[in-house]
Amino acid sequence: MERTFVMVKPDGVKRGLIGSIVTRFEQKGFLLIAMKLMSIDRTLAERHYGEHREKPFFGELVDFLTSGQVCAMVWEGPNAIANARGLIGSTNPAEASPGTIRADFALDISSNIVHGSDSLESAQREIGLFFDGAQPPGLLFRAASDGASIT
Ligand code: IDP
Repeated sequence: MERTFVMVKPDGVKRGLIGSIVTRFEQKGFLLIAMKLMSIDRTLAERHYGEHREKPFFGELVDFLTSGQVCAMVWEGPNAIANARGLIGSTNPAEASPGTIRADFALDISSNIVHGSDSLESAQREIGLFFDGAQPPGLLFRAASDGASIT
């Protein structure tokens, strides 16, 4: 059993796609562990996408991520990281397979609706960044049957 970090980006929130995206994860069989609607400041956006710091699109990416609210989530399931990436589809919506979230809801690589962790290390790091154990208003926790914390 694995947990992964998924985030509806500002374009997805503005377009009212949180429900559609949550539905796909639920229909696939994932268990929703935590969820919160929040704004991201530049420091958090830069830390989240730190691996892209040297890329030419980094500034634009941080501008985009801080341009509106996001919906941060933790989902659990077998091979959750790879399975979530499968539901989300390729980075460039133009290359994503039909039936994936990015293929069905997005047109442009810089506004591709949703993020999903790409490795176990990233998932643990990102869950820690966005859900640090504090419980700010709006944070929903599913009671863990094993008493485990979400990180
Ligand atoms: P991923 O989101 O599919 O894991 P990454 O390569 O980690 O893809 O890129 C992170 C995000 O950066 C992408 O989701 C996309 O929004 C943005 N991005 C990636 N490549 C480009 C690009 O060439 N131009 C503009 N934005 C990009």
